[in-house]
Amino acid sequence: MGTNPQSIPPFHEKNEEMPDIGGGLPIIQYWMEKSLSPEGLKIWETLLHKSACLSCSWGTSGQKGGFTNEKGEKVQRCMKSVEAISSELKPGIAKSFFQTHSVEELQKLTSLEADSLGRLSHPVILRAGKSYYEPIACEEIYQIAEAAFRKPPERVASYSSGRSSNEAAFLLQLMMRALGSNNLADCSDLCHAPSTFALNQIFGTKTSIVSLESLKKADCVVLAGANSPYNHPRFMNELIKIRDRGGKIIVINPIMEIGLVKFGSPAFPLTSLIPGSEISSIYLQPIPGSDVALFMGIQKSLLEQGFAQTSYLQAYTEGWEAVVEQANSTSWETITQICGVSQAEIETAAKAIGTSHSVVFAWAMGITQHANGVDNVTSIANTALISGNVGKEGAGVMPVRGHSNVQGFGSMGVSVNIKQELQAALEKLLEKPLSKVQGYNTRALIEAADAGKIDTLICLGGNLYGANPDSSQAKRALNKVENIIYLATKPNIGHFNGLAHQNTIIIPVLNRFENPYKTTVESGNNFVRLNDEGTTHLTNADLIPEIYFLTELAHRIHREYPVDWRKLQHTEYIRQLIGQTVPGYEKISTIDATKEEFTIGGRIFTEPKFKTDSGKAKMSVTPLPNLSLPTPEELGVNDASEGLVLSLITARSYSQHNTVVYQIGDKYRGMPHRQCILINRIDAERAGIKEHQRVKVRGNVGELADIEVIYGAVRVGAGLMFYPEVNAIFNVPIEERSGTPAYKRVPIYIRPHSGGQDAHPTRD
Ligand SMILES: Nc1nc2c(c(=O)[nH]1)N[C@H]1C(S)=C(S)[C@@H](COP(=O)(O)OP(=O)(O)OC[C@H]3O[C@@H](n4cnc5c(=O)[nH]c(N)nc54)[C@H](O)[C@@H]3O)O[C@H]1N2
Ligand SMILES: Nc1nc2c(c(=O)[nH]1)N[C@H]1C(S)=C(S)[C@@H](COP(=O)(O)OP(=O)(O)OC[C@H]3O[C@@H](n4cnc5c(=O)[nH]c(N)nc54)[C@H](O)[C@@H]3O)O[C@H]1N2
Ligand code: SF4
Ligand SMILES: [Mo]
Repeated sequence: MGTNPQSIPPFHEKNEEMPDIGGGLPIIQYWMEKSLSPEGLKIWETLLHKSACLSCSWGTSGQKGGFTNEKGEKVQRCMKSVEAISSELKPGIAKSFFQTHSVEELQKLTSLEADSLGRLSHPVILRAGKSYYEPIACEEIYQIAEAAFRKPPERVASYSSGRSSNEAAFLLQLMMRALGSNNLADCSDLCHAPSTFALNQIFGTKTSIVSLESLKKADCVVLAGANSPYNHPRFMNELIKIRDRGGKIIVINPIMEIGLVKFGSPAFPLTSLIPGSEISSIYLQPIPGSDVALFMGIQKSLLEQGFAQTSYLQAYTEGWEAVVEQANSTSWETITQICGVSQAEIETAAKAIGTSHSVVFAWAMGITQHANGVDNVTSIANTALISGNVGKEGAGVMPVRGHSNVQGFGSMGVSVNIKQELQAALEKLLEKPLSKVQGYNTRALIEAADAGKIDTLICLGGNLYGANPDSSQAKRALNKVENIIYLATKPNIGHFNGLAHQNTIIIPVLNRFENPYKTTVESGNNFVRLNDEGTTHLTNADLIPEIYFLTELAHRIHREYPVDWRKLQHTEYIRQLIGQTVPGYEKISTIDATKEEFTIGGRIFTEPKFKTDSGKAKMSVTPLPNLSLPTPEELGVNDASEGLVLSLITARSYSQHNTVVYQIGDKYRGMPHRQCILINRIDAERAGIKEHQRVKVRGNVGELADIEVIYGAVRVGAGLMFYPEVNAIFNVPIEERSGTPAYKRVPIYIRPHSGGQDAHPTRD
């Protein structure tokens, strides 16, 4: 294995296409265009409908209309929200479409093209040996599904994404657990599972311990590995307010994301929108995957500068001595060499934390999607504890979550790691112990399918194929599953590439603002929202509400065990079951009458008393990461005379929601289309590559050609490309305790088109 090159500044060089601020007038322009478009009126009707925003986990009120937050403040909806809504308002796909377009043709569609087909409007099936999806009647779907679910429970699995409701999630897991299957894979396995694992171990809770109200009292936020201007835009307003109050924002990110430097927010039209508001007070750019070392450096400096809260550690934590000892005894040389950030910069950040009154530590995928994601989160929590910033107003640890209801799925028990209290409640309901067989998380599910161990798969939303690394493996694995049932609102590349061996069924469903019943969702800030009934614009369509499908299927499999499933078509009964079984969710039992949206009990900690056996936070040491990269030969390159190995961050562009692409360009990074790689000029020059030159990018299982090089404010040694396209070329290690893939540190070899010969041909 080669060693990681010591990086050299500058990392802040902008390319010419990048604007000077994130956000700003393009957002207003987008709003104007959408408002004036033919679907403008419907977009506004939807924005005003009493349902929570579809897009991210920050969330908006259901009952008070979409323009209020949990504090009752009037807020704006960001353009991401409009992007998601307008995609759902597309016309339905004509019934004849799938009969005139073969699967082979559909497999050639890009993610943007697949989404642009419109809304799924009729159930279709692809039968073994056939080349076309064909219409299928409901009754046949139930017959195939019922037979498929009668397989041995360990050969039946589900995958879900976090857009559906709590009610659908609860039904899904109850149906699966009643069968005796724990195979409840979920997109959170690819996302915040390391946060869930680490927070549970340290604090005995699995979610953010900071409420929006508490965040508003912070005078410092440490924001690590999160590109919030793209993915949680309204969080930016809170950051702006903190800066306006004289507070500090410390950003930790190998890429200088322009919106984290300066962001023009429409929420402050006079002061922010055009000039932009300063966001980062301090911007640290570590080597990707090195956050443990960086946070250990901050801990060390807190100790050296006398900011460590020893009496707090003694009173409220366990295991702190070893953590302090590790920080003290690890040399500055080791720390700075691993993370590539200087001692002086780390000391400045530590001083900012140490001199602040209340610090919130927030993070997202740049922290979790690493082979040591759990250690990353643990090192953040350790830093928060050493500085005495957990269990008081305005402070704490805050994973910034993904999908708008991904956290609700976890609360409802859609997880391979179920909470003890919930397990006990479910066992009481089912009148039997839950199966002891460990369920498959998302990566384990793909491996199990690839090994021929899965017969039946139901996917409640999402894009299992597109979200996984190594697209060829995902395709091959899914093709070994006998029957796959997709419930989805929109078509995606997974529906055309993730095909089963016997039958692949796509069931079009209604989305959150169209359901004929009420539903609830949970935000990343632990707030439960109630969504009203709605209607759909799709006429002449044959859509099946998620709850109707799940209750009917469960009824056919289980009859009346352990509940009268058909009665649960009235979702208030599901809410009553949730209220009786899910810890902290008691208030949901009466929400239909009270309409009172609520913060989940026992989640927000404003006192340093935690939910561990001892009531103390359980700190533990975090091993330093080994960040060596493979040699070109190990990546299958024979002649490495031109080109170089980089560590690739695979992430979202400005205009995409996970595997769904809305627009091809990413203007804030100056990347005009999706076949681009963002790298530092210094790296490009080392490899003899000019800006805008086309290169080949090789991962360990494939290669993409014709990739345009864009110079950007990326750390030397690192690069950035967009998923899901890039998932074709790599397989990466998973974080062992959580199963999350190391999507943010993908070894690649990049070379000009002419350069180098391959040791062996790649699969692509
Ligand atoms: N509009 C929109 N909103 C979304 C989504 C979407 O796709 N579109 N997706 C939703 C979902 S499911 C999720 S999980 C979230 C994702 O939200 P984010 O986590 O913000 O999304 P990513 O695009 O993965 O960006 C990760 C950031 O981490 C940085 N990073 C990479 N490696 C490292 C590292 O080693 N250390 C540090 N400190 N930083 C690093 C990257 O440079 C990048 O800025 O957003 C949710 N909201
Ligand atoms: N390389 C790389 N890979 C990654 C990541 C990365 O950063 N890099 N990030 C990972 C992360 S954090 C995540 S969360 C996953 C995302 O993985 P998924 O959640 O599996 O994927 P999405 O693209 O969000 O799924 C979108 C589809 O959901 C369906 N859908 C939308 N709304 C509804 C609804 O109301 N009901 C139903 N039934 N279906 C609906 C639509 O059909 C839409 O096409 O990807 C992961 N993969
Ligand atoms: S920040 Fe998230 S929840 Fe709020 S409007 Fe934007 S996408 Fe919706
Ligand atoms: Mo996610």
